[in-house]
Amino acid sequence: MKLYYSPGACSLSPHIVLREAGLPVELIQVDLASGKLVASGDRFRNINPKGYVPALEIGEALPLTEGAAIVQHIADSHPEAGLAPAAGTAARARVNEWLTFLSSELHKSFGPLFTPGSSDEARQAAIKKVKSRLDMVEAALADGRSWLTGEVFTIADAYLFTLTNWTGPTQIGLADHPGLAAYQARVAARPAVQAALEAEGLLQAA
Ligand SMILES: N[C@@H](CCC(=O)N[C@@H](CS)C(=O)NCC(=O)O)C(=O)O
Repeated sequence: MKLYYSPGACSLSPHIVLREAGLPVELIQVDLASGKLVASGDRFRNINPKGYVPALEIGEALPLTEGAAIVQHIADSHPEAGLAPAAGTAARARVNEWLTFLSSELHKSFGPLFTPGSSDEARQAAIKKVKSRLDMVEAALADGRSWLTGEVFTIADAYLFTLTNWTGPTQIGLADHPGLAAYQARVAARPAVQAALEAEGLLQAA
């Protein structure tokens, strides 16, 4: 499946999910600074008017956007991969609860840390908010569960892994969150995750 991505960006989450599902992955790299596809130089906005990654080709005029929707679409269209419980179950509601938390509470809180020219005040506020949200994840993992929702790896884990990776370049680190650090290492050890990191040139940075 054709995925528009930028190395290490939030598009890593659907990239991991595609590989976990054993699906063929065609990666199209987007240069977010110029808004152009790296290989062809085509304008990304001509393909995805939103101009941001991730975007997944699904055989319609417009690609599917919004990472949380993309990973659910991959999981639901390939239920044999077991990457999300069936819709309508309490277990699925928990996965959706985490996806929404990751998208609205954690993902976007990193924003000022990746925005050139952010004020020091905005950066400090962002760091405080990210840490408070990481505290919530740490608390959830404290019962010894292997993955975010229990003993089965799901699409929520691909998203959380992607976001916690950002604690490296932002120098927030995971020293204050030992459960999350151990979790991060568990996810990183999965063969599909290794393959995704390698394909994005991130193995040294992981
Ligand atoms: N709401 C979108 C946000 C995606 C997003 O923030 N993408 C970033 C990379 S992690 C991006 O492409 N930023 C460039 C831009 O906004 O122009 C989602 O959840 O998928």
